[in-house]
Amino acid sequence: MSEAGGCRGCGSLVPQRTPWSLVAATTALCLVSATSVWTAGADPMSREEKQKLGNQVLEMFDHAYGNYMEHAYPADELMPLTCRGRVRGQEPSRGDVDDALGKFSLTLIDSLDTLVVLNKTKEFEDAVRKVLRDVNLDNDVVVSVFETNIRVLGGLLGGHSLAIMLKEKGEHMQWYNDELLQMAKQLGYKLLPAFNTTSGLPYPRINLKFGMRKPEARTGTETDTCTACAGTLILEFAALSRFTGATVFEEYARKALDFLWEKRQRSSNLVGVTINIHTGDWVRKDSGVGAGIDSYYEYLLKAYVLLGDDSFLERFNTHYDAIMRYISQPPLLLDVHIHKPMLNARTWMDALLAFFPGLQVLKGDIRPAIETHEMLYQVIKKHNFLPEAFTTDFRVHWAQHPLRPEFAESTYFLYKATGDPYYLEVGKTLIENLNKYARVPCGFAAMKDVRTGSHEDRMDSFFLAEMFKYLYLLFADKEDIIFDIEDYIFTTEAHLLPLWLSTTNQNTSKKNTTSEYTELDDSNFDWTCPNTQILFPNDPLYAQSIREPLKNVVDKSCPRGIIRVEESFRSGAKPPLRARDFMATNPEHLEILKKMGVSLIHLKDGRVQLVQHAIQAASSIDAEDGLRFMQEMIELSSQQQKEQQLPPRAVQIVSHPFFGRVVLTAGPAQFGLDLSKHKETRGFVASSKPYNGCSELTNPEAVMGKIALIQRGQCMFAEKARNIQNAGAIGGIVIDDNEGSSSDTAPLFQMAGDGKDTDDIKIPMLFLFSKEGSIILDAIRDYEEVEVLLSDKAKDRDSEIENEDQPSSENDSQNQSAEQITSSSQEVDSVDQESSEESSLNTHSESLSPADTDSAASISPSEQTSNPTENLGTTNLDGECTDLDNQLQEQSETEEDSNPNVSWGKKVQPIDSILADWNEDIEAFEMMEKDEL
Ligand code: DMJ
Repeated sequence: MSEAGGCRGCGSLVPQRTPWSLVAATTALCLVSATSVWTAGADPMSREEKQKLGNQVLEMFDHAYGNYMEHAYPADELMPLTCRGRVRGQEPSRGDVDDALGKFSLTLIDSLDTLVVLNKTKEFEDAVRKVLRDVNLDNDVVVSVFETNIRVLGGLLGGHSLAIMLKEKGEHMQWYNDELLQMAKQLGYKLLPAFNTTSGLPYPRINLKFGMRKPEARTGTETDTCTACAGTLILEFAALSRFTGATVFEEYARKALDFLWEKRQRSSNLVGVTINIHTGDWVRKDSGVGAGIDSYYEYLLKAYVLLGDDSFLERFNTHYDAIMRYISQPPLLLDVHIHKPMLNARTWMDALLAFFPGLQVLKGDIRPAIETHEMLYQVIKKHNFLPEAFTTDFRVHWAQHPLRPEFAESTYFLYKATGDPYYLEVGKTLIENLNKYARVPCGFAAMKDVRTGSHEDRMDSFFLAEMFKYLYLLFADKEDIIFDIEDYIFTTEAHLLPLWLSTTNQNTSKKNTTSEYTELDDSNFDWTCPNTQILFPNDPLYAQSIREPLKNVVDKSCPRGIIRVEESFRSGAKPPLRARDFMATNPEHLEILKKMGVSLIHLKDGRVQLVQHAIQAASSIDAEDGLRFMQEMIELSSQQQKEQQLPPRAVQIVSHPFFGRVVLTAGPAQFGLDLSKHKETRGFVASSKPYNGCSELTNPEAVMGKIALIQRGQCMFAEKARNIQNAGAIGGIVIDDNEGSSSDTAPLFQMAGDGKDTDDIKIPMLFLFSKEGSIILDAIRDYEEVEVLLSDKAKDRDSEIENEDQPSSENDSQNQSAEQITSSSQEVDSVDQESSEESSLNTHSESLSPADTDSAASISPSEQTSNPTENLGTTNLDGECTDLDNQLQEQSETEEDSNPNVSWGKKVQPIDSILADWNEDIEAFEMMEKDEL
């Protein structure tokens, strides 16, 4: 990519190549204009008020840092309740949490650059001297590679970056001679043995003194690591390489990133939470933007900013598309399965995902950032802090809060991007809550339970590294900071690395990168950057208008449901059965149905119908649960049907000897020429080479001006379309590679795009199952020249049924055969992965048949958890609690009226296979529910 093309319309703040130099941010450019254009909305905060709040942040920092230095230093952390230091091995083990503690004065190192941001230069100078004098990086301690990298290596590098900046200014740090950098290099070499795996993914832990191999090391037997653990190294490692000229660090970090990219799930472009460092197999296949994955995405985008390597942006954009397609359900961000991304993996969110709106600002996608941030803010207003995990209906799932900074981080970035003083008010609330609920005489204590306000004897180092930095910067004007923050990028621990590194010691670039990006489609690139002139054209109320509909999203969630579920948790009873969890083969579920007055009727045609008679429920509470269950089921079914009722298309063979009598039912595509809006496409057919159409055709002369036949499989449908279009084809027919498949026995689906812009595809594309496709292939063999018509004139099922009753006309034998090969199924599902292995996910089965009086729904297992309304339970985003009885009744009736096709699904996948498939999903879901972050 050319530098000029990198960012359209962004201008440039920093002399280097990238628009993303706006980052420290990202938004630097945008916010300059945003803050100056602000004219309306919430009352702008006065300079005095901002200064007051800034001073308050300084006082709070002094309280936290002062108490750490007084009562804990040189220990790693302060124990703010008992006013002493936490020393590894001397306190009861807290499991993985302790892996961050390496007897290296963690909090001091993590605080270094915060001191400079907060204009405490003298304290910084003292702190650096203490680090050089006291810190030992050679302790016999097993530490987390990830934590040591982001907190200690990042802390040393951030300290070094600002030390040289200060030295250059000529007033402070004149004695400094790169000593922090030398320590960072020493630590870097200590971490390198962790990368000694065939995959290049680092072991999760290393012994600072004994490395990996020595018997004393007490590590090196792990097989798995988290994606963020392996994918959050590049900023620090590349900075270390570029500062020192030792290329090895950047090379190792790049190799790990390359491997993760290679291992992404190819059809969803998502990554799982944990991966086997030896085999590269995904161990946990759930995928979100929070715990376990978060900073992997962050580092892809920021690596592009810092290093100017386009491949990182391309990877980020590919993942981002997938996140927005599957995980983002604004304002929620919900984990899904990487192989079945339409299937939610859990019904709760973790607090770490609160960084994501900030990253979205960096990417320039402001609207969802505002939405998610607003939802999170409402959760905070309800519980004072963001609980470690909370459900989709905003109940507390895990009640701790270790003073995490992610929400403050996103607030800062959103303020920078929008200039909306609302975000200053948000910051003010954060300050108030910290002082009111977390402040203790010896510092600030983590919350053990946000509901009760109880404390934990813990103050994590990231509280000083990040929280105070973002809060201070939120209220600071340019002149309040002694250097230009826009010249730096924030690491995930908010350490500052200078953007000039992008042009220094670049010799490691791309050494280990795969060649694959070059094969990817350029249209996936999003080279634009946040620009408030475009984002808020003449409308300073933009951010407010996005927040407005979400104003009461948390408060107005239905309390009845919440209380009910919480009560059942408290009493040890099981929570009510949710529609998405229901399995028709699970006897326990059938028992619950019975209690709720719901009966399961197996219809003759294989469909399953659910009917509820409230009067038959065991109690009024069970009846209400039954109604809720039915409502959820109806929502699921109705959503699914909406997606599925798409008209089929037709491929008609018009040449000799068929003369239009063979009409094959075909699936449409979500891209290319829409045959319902345009005239049919007519042409001779030709097989493409390669037959899968996944690369440039080697026989363009054969398909030029013709309709190309391509086999399903190996790559995305859209990619095939592009390849045949480039070879000059005027249309394409994808033929299923599943031998024996037919639209008689399988529901049709529409071919979805590849998550990128598919406007470039102009030709019509249709899908034929194998049996129908082989009719065309046989015809080519027998008659060579075969001409077909692609149209939307699929045989109408009703007329077909009518025809079945008609006696055959005299010369109708060929018509009859055409009838036989014309599918009667009118249900068209959507398949976005080309791989046929995935098709079962999208297979539509029993359709809704709400025939009974009380309420009825059918079960339709595939993709059912993808519906956000389902995840919100009885909450809707307008904040209204649903009137279950009325709504259910209404929905039940509308369903019947508006779905004339509800009983069409006669040609269905056998129930056993559907249930087996569904069962598998549910089992995976249940397993993940049990997992801890
Ligand atoms: C910090 O150590 C880093 O931000 C990390 O990426 C995950 N979150 C913690 C603070 O919550």
